[in-house]
Amino acid sequence: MKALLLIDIQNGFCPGGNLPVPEGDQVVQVANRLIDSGKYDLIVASQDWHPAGHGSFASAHPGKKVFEMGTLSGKPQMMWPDHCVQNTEDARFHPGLHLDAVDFIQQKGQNPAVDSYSAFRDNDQAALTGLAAYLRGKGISELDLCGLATDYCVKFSAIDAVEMLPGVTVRFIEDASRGIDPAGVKAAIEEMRTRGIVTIDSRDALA
Ligand code: VGL
Ligand code: ZN
Repeated sequence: MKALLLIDIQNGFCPGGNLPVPEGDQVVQVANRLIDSGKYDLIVASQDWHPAGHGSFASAHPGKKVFEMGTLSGKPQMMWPDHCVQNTEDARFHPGLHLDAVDFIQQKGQNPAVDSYSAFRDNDQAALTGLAAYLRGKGISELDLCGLATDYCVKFSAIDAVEMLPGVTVRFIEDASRGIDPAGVKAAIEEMRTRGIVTIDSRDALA
């Protein structure tokens, strides 16, 4: 049983969005090829889904600027621009993404007091989203993941997948992903590698 996990391919992370990832929209056509390939038994998409005024937003911290570090519930927290607010255009999936073929959507980031990069659990690892139980219930043995952003939500989701889905082979599809910071992307790929996550190309996934 093979699953594809598409991370946060939303308007907010594409050019024109509130937290644009360089070339973020370019993952859409690659993701669609994967979706349409027939290679996957199950396709899941995660959706960053913040309430207005979420604690990861710089705007919720008087005097803080975007992209500097602050604190949230006593822990270091990157101060993000307001992004992916529930029921806004910014939070919608990229309109070109073949959503009809997606079996399950996992929303995350609803708790204003903690950020949630991973599709599996909040950053403090206290609250689970339920995605690990869902995938376990489906009996998956292989999980390929890709999307936005490599150095944040993709990386943390991949690491949690390895930890929370023992026995499942986890692969990161590089050309179906983009990151916020080039150095961060390099470090993320290296960190994933040390955790047993193999980096592949969509060509390998489609082969
Ligand atoms: C993300 C920062 C804040 C992501 C989400 O999808 O990588 N990054 N929220
Ligand atoms: Zn977010």
